[in-house]
Amino acid sequence: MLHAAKHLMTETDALTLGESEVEVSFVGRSNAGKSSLINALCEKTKMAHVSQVPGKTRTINVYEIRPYRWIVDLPGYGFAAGSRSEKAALGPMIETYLTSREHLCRVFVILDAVAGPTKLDILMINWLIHNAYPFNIIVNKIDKVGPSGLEARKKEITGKLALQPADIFWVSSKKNIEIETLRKVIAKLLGV
Ligand SMILES: Nc1nc2c(ncn2[C@@H]2O[C@H](COP(=O)(O)OP(=O)(O)OP(=O)(O)O)[C@@H](O)[C@H]2O)c(=O)[nH]1
Ligand SMILES: [Mg+2]
Repeated sequence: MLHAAKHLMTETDALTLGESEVEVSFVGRSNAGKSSLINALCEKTKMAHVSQVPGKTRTINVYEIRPYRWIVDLPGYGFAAGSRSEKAALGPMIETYLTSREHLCRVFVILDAVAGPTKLDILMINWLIHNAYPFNIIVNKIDKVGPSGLEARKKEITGKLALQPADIFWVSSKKNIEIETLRKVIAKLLGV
């Protein structure tokens, strides 16, 4: 399904990406685990670069599952050492990407199970709603919460987002929890 993924390109300007037939992208706070999740979904260990330190992905990275069918890893927000207005705009790179992709069929917003949703996550989600983007929320790192704390954490997160637990994917890229469910959803979206 997604294991045929390979790195296709790294860009800083979304306007140079060229056309895809269909693509999905991963956005979220720096360190939420976007790149780790892409690796887990594609059954790779080192395809997307991962770091203990926030701000690892500073570029737009395109992974091709089949020709013109892409998973796009974006830089995390909430870390950029730039100006306040740059942070408030969620970073020009991300914004240009989101507003320029004709065949972007789903945006996955990755939240950190312990830290999220942060103010910037909520800003991002509201922006997607306001601009009528199709999106899903993925809460990653649920292994950090542990089975006993998970129900409470689910309530807290869904409450803050005004959603139901079933509206959200609760996953761990590290422990491979619910990765297969998500893999199927993405494979279907990409038609692979
Ligand atoms: N415990 C746990 N740690 C995780 C999980 N997923 C990722 N991590 C760790 O979180 C850290 C950040 O992961 P990345 O995949 O680089 O995060 P990112 O969202 O791509 O970060 P940026 O590129 O800075 O935006 C790394 O140390 C990962 O090993 C998970 O499911 N559970
Ligand atoms: Mg990354």
